[in-house]
Amino acid sequence: MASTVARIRPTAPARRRPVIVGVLNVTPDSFSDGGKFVDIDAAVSHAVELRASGADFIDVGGESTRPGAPRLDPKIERKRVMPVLKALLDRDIPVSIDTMNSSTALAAADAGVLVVNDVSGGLADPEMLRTVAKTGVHYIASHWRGPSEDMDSQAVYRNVVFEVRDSLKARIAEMLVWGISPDKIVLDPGLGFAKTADHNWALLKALPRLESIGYPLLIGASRKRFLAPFAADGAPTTDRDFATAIISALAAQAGVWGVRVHNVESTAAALDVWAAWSGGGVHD
Ligand code: PMM
Repeated sequence: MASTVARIRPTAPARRRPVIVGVLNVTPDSFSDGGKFVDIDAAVSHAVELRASGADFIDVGGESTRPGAPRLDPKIERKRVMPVLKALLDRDIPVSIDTMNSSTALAAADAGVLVVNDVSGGLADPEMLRTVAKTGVHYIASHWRGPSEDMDSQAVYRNVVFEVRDSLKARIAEMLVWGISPDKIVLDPGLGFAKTADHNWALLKALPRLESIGYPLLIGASRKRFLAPFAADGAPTTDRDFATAIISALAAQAGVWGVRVHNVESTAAALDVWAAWSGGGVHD
């Protein structure tokens, strides 16, 4: 007698797995990995590890944006990032440049970098949007209210979701005026940038509303302060990777385009589970 119990076998995932952006901060002072990858060999071998763990590309940053961080001279930023970017490009490792400075974006684009990740969404440097348009690179633009030095005092909203959404829409209008191609734009709500923990959670819950703007979304929750309550008191920021990976899976379910994380291995595992879940099985 034929079994009436459906057999279930795994299938290819029905939905695209979000892009995983691996973080490589070549700074002495970033809040989570500051000082670890200032040496070029250490930076390159970490990037190779991140790729092997499943990162689609590596986001190289030379200026810390941790709360309270002062702005950095773009020349010092370029001194830190350019040798690393070139070494990674020489090894065919896809990279983005995490910068608020048009001069650094231009130098990176000239070296072959195809993605500029600007946490200020073009607000920190009046030349940024023109530079992005001219070079034709992809552009990740975050919601931003001002430099990290005093961003905590800017974390005041009547309705954080509406205000972030409206601000991102205004940034898009400006990007389009400068001639940036709409298919090159990715938006980011800028978790932790002039946002309290409650603001971050409100934005995560409202991801579908931000997606309704009509552009791909990237989120950068990795190891941020609002995840501290999910680790032991005083634990190192690496202990926030578990919460980060769960957020990656939930963000995938909410339809984001990408997640920016320090620990690629745990996020890739979480996204594999999400992919199996979202693909379901075939009943026969
Ligand atoms: N956060 C940081 C740096 N760059 N880029 C994007 N697009 N989104 C973010 O949330 C973001 C970013 C700060 O974190 P880090 O110092 O650990 O890199």
